[in-house]
Amino acid sequence: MTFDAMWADLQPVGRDRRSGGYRRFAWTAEDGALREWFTGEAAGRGLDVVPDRAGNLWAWWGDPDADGPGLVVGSHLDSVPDGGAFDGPLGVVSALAALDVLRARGWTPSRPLGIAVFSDEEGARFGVACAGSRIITGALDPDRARSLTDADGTTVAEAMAAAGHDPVQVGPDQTTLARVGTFVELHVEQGRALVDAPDEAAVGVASAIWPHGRWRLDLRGRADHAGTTRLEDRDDPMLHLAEAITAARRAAGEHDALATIGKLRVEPGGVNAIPSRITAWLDARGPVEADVRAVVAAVGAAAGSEPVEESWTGSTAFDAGLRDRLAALLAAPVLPTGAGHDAGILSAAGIPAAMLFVRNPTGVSHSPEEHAEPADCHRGVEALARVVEELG
Ligand code: HGY
Ligand code: MN
Ligand code: MN
Ligand code: MN
Repeated sequence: MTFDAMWADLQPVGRDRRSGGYRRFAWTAEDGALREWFTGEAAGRGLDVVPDRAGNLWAWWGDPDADGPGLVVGSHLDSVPDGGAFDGPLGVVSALAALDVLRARGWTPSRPLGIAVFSDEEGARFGVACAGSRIITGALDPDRARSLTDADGTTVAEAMAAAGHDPVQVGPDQTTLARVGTFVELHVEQGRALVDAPDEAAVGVASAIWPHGRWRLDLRGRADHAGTTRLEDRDDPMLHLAEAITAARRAAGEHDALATIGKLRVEPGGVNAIPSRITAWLDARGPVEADVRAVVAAVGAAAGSEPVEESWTGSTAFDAGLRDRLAALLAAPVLPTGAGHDAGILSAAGIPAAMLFVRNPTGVSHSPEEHAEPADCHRGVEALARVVEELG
């Protein structure tokens, strides 16, 4: 199984020796090393690697312009801060390994077969998740995409250019999308449905992605001395943040939703200075859009500040025919997910898409604790190979 050798290749890239987690942010040196790795692996298999207008990579076996549209499998290689090893890379390595399995059996595709690596799926550096797939489908405005900034004020345009990708061409890419007849993304499960299920299935099929979004809270106060400012004279934005955090947890429970405030920027950030300004980011999701919106409204009311929507993905149901066909083929359970994926963005853009989930015994993701057993990774490759054989 070529999976193991490729998996070993990737482990050191962007790995934090202390935590064992990964920092593989879009358009950084780590991202460049991963892109180079993928391009080498694809070229080594005789696949033509073509970047699109957003810097997503597409490796083709066959010519989708002449004989397409084709079947595409793949995922992403970037991570969240201190992320796990599997979220993204498992789908890319499994796609390459599935190709190897099929070629070893003498299989050849009846239509072009592509392997895709999407740019900036996590939005960890510039704030918008699935940026690469949103750009080419028109779900993210090109000017907004180029002007997104990271914590240092570097824009996407500057970071892309520094990485050798021309930001001027960023925008919807109908030529690329027309080549994709069907997209299937294999991904580590981000949850415990498979490990807790009695039937011991190592692979599941996705039914839908919950509506979810990201909002920014701008909380203003007045900087002053921590040791000389009377309590009654303070205008401390930390109090608004505290209200927002407790409101998020309370409202999520009331509305059968999930809400997280996991990223803050406190200015000026001195131990002995009352903050002048706090920026907080809210991630809210749930099975029902109205409930998610109610949580966001409750957080804004508690914070005394209108949350600014930075990204929104409506409820995404995967192609039901494809879903049921793959669930039957693999005798796999069908699972909903609260995690966003590029497959969801392509599905929302009208491309028939499906997802396979590989069992995660910890159920944990976006953390170094994320895991999939080697045997289950191999089962995922086999399942993906069967799907490619069925659809390819
Ligand atoms: O946030 C998400 O759901 C995905 O991991 N980008
Ligand atoms: Mn993720
Ligand atoms: Mn992912
Ligand atoms: Mn994803």
